[in-house]
Amino acid sequence: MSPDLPWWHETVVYQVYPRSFADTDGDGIGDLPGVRSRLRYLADLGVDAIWLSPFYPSPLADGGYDVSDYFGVDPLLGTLADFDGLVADAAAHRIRVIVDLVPNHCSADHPFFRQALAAAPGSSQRERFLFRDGRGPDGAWPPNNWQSTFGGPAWTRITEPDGTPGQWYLHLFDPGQPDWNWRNPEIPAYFEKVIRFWLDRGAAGLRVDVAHGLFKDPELADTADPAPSHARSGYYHQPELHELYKSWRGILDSYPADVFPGRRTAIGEVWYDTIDVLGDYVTGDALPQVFNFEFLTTGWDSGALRAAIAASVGMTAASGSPWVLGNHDVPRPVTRYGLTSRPGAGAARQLTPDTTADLCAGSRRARAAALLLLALPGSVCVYQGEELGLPEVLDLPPEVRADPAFRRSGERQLGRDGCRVPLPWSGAAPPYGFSPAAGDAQARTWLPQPTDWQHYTVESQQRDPDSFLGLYRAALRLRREHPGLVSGSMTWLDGPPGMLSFSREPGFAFAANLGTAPAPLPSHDRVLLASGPVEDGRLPPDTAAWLETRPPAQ
Ligand code: TEU
Repeated sequence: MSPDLPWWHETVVYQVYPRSFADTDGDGIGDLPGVRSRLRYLADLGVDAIWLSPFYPSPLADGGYDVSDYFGVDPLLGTLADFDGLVADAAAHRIRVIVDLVPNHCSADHPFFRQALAAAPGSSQRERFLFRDGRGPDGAWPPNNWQSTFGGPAWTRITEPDGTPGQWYLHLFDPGQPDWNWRNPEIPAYFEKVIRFWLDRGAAGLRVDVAHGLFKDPELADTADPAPSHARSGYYHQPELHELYKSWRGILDSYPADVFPGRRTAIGEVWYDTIDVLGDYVTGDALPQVFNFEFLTTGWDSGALRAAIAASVGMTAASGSPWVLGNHDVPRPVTRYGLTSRPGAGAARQLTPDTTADLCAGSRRARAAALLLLALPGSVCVYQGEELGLPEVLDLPPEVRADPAFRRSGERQLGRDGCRVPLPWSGAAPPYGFSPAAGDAQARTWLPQPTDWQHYTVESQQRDPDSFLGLYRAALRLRREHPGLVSGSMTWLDGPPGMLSFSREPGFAFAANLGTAPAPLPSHDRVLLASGPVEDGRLPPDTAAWLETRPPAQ
């Protein structure tokens, strides 16, 4: 990598969902000391930074993305001192810590929202949120036709302090997540304090939740399509975002290099209908990075993947934006790529209760997809458990499911709990080392782990170079070492139908066979790494290989 580029180019960010990573106090819920205790594992894996999904105090209406105190740590997950200790220990392992900023909405338990409920319509307390009178007789209908992402109207009616039916407030997500009024100057000022608070504590950057949200159409007018797609609309991609992100960039850039050289970053979670929208967010002076979600919206199809990569690699490489194969919001890649109950393998965002998957095919493809993603220019974000090849847990009992999408969809969508099951670390039975052994009593994890996960544990995989973990470790090591992967720009190579191949000079080529028959590898000197067996220079279906294309320099 060029020494002039910021550090976040070509890095590997590992997403930690703290409640499901590692539990040190035996309550079945992961915690910050748990993350701290597993830094060695992350360093051995070869990650450069961790992004912590929210660890703030929260009543958990949406898995922690409903924040009731932006300046604290949920007591179930630890303390501010634990956070500070984690940052310091991570630095000792050369790992940066990125925190999750949730600026579109807070929790209905946030003191400001409680104050708003207790205050009168039109008061300054209500002006921090989006309260409106209802329409229709006695204001009994929502103020507009917007729908919440999790199902149902995006508005909830409150009872006024005097007991009468009152105003409505906007929530693009769960009713427990009231949207802030970003057109009120108090709100940007408040978030500036939040941002500085975490940067002052040594955070290397921010992951910005729903970065395409925040500002709403000032008229709050009905939209033609009330269901929140990710297109530009009354609630997404409003023009005021650019000025706001410029001001945040100013804050980030004002921080001196301390433990690590280089500036602080922010990675926007921007959902989009067409990828070109992302360019507006990362131009020069706005957000440093955005997630590239093309792998979440494109199926296992060589033509579609090539087109998606070609359309986004320029923006991605220029900004060092991370490619994403999975996160806490989407079904695990192994399951997505193996879906048998519906077509479009690889692109499913939501699963239904009748979902079935072929995990053998899914695993082969997820391994090949990982090698593809890790061979592209730009950064990569790996979601915890992806490196273990964990499948989505499809059969969680309804009563333990916590994602509001499950109940608000009338249980027609499974929701996102299946990719948030606590990690298996060691041993042959739950809790697989996630929680400390508690005598004979089996510690109960907040979401139950499958009883057949003994072969997915870190302990069992780290002995096996052919395991998922072995593949990720080898790939991350080569990514750091091979000159073609470190800085080479990419050139597509021609190949037989179904083959996806490109070179990165000097000396590297990638090939994946997405067809149904074995296909010849492009010309090469040596196979550096492969996602499955490669014989006689032929790549079997659903397999990818990293190739050395000339002898290493003497
Ligand atoms: O997700 C934002 C988002 O755009 C949603 O559409 C998301 O894809 C969701 O999974 C749909 O079911 C972010 C967070 O990543 C997510 O976990 C939160 O639920 C959401 O914001 C609200 O904070």
